[in-house]
Amino acid sequence: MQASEIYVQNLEKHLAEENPLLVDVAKNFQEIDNVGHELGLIHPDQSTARQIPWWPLISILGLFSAGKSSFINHFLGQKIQRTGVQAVDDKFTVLCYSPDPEVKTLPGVALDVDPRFPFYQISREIDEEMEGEGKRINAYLQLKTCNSENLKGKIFIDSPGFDADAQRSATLRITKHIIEISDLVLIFFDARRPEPGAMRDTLEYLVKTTIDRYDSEKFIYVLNQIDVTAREDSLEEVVAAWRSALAERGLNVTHFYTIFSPDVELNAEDDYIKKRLEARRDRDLKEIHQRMRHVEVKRAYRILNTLELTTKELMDRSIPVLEKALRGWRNWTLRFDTLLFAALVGAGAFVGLTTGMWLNPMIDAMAVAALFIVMFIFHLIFSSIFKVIYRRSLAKKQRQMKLRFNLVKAFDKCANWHMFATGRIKGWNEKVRQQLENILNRADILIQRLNDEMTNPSGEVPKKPEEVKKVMAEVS
Ligand SMILES: Nc1nc2c(ncn2[C@@H]2O[C@H](COP(=O)(O)OP(=O)(O)OP(=O)(O)O)[C@@H](O)[C@H]2O)c(=O)[nH]1
Ligand SMILES: [Mg+2]
Repeated sequence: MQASEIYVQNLEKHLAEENPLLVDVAKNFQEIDNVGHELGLIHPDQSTARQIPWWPLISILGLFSAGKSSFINHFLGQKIQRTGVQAVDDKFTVLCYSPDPEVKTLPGVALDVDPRFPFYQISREIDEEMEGEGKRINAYLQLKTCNSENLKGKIFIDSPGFDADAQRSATLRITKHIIEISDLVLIFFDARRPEPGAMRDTLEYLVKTTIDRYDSEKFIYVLNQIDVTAREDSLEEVVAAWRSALAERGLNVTHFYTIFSPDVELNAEDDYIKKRLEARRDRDLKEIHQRMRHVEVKRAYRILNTLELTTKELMDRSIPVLEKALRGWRNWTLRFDTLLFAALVGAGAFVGLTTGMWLNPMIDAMAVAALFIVMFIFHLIFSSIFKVIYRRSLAKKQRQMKLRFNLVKAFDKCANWHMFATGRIKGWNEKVRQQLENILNRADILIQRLNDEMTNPSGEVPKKPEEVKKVMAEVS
């Protein structure tokens, strides 16, 4: 069994426990893999399913000591992450569910080598950013298991506060990666520091990466520790200060969630202020938790979207470009073969007729045999020359079009006698095209139905995951 098949099987096993509905979606990726493997567009060990994070991923980013870890601990109902006044976390912690009550901590390398986790081969990305730093993966990442019910079917990422400049580039690279793959990103600010000066360049970077994104609704901006505004009743000013500081950097935050840790005792002389802050905290905390729970629906949406994009990339972009190159190679080789054949036959006939040798059957037979041998050798030469030319242009096209499928490898595999004789790629026919079309139709219907379920004219809370599951089960 190929490595890619083992991967999808493991994935299906994992999904069967976590969200059975997605098992069918994983099967669609396997169908794409089969086509890709057959054509040489995907390495036999690779799978398109590997390129996407399958878990609903929630990440918590923000300033140091903003209360990120305290927030996670509260949500999980366990003191799993250390907290403290000084910068506590110096690495990213991936938290995932385990039925084992004992918390296990594994080093970053465990995440780097396991394709089931969202940091698979992240050391390579770190190396790209800072050469040699990928080896120090354990300094950047760790994995913790926790048996909180609230963590079931999700992965949380707690991050180090944005102030430690020492490992800046690698940290930023990981942050960017996390933002890309997360379904929900909570960005924490700290109400104790209303001064925009607290926003160092690293946070500025974070803000910049969240501007003008197609998926901007996945960001939640949280102003934490609002209990400290109680004494001076300065919540509105603090919110306004943050809003304008962020707006100065081009980020318009229309809504700040304002919370403080339920584990903190609020000291306010004025009972009215206390009640107001608590009510606000409870309302916002409830909404944040609700969005965290609904992230599962978002994940289904994201995966279906990727399924559609991957199928389209294969069918509408990669295969047509490959087909065109193969036809070009075949046609030019054929043209040169024909020209040479005509020239050799013409020359042979001329010599035979002018010398009268054509009357000798022995010489005729030898001439025909020589013709075929010369033709064969020159055919191989022409074919190789045009292969080199079309390989190069394919490699360039692949870069220009940013295609993830390996067109050059596919060209090497498909530029064979079958293609030359029939003008068709072996393994690509109407039946296979229809198979991909079916995947596209299935993904399309599911996405539309999900859209209907999730788009709510009132802009209120999306439907419950169970309802969406029902719809998806109906369609698949
Ligand atoms: N007053 C108040 N203190 C809080 C609140 N949330 C957390 N804290 C305290 O703030 C300090 C920092 O909290 P952490 O949860 O460690 O903050 P963090 O964002 O994880 O910090 P780093 O990991 O260092 O980036 C701790 O002493 C917490 O007890 C809050 O809502 N109000
Ligand atoms: Mg922390």
